[in-house]
Amino acid sequence: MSTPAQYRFTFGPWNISTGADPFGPPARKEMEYAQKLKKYKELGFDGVQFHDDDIVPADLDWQATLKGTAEVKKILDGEGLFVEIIAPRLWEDPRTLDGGFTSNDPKERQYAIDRAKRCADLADEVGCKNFVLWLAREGTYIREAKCAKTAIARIVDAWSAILEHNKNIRILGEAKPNEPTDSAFLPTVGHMMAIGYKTVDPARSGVLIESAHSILAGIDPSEDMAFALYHDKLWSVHLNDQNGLKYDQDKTFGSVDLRRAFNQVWVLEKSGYGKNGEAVGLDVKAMRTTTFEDSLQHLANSKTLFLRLLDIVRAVDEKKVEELRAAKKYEQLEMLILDMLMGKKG
Ligand code: XUL
Ligand code: MN
Repeated sequence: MSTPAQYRFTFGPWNISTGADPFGPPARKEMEYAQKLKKYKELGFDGVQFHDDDIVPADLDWQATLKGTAEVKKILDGEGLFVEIIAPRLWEDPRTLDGGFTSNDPKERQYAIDRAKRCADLADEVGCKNFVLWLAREGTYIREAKCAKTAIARIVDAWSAILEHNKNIRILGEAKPNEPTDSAFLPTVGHMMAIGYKTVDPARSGVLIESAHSILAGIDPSEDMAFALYHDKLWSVHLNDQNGLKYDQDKTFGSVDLRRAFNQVWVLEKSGYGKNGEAVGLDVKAMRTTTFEDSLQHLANSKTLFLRLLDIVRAVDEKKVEELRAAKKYEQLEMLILDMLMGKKG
């Protein structure tokens, strides 16, 4: 299946995993890092998404960081891959147990800001301008643990400090309502965008939308996407799927609800997403039962499903849709879409 030039596809190396979960150890062996990077082009992907420590460990001094980063950049250049996003992994270090920017300990807040600034500088080294902030632990397990109003101000200050530190990057907030915290301070795309407008540089503040995170917030991902697209703030996506309100599943795009996936492809395509260099990012996990040999299948399947849905979007008779909308004939419109999704011709 050929890929239209407008769409470039990316994923992060963490999308190739051992299948370990909170209840059990790895279910398959770890793929070597260099081997993971070699798989991208084979699978038909164009770029890589990184956390800071996907490139080099976060505690290296700057000289060693530059050396390690140059080695990774050389592999990427050799493979013909670009770096789409980079994100500071602010949720694994012992100093971020209580959150980073919103920890109740000022030393820990400073650690988070310093690490985020370092990550922005890493972005320069790998030629990437999209800095993603998934605010993993910026929330609470019990609401009384932190003053939420103070916490919001701290997030805005940290976001601004990163933008002021590095003028080359732009920040994409990735909202998620819960997990790992019980309750996140910025649970939805709307919250994230409102915060972007309060920072020191709203023009460099936008969002990355993950399908599963919108679904966890009870919002159809295509609605969130339309909202961000209206504001010209949709700078990346993490397409995947989610079966109801439970833990974050990161299922293959379109595997749970094809119509919901269709609507995401529709809104992206109709808005010209990708024409300004935005990429179609995935954030998907293989099932725990998957073998090592099959552990890339979920990536290939997600891309295939996107392209098949794109074919359907492009085949929809727009004139007919507009006629049905004008006449408010929504029963007929629904059947037209379902017929197309079920492959009915003519
Ligand atoms: C967590 C999540 C992260 C971010 C990147 O749910 O989606 O992988 O996408 O930090
Ligand atoms: Mn994600």
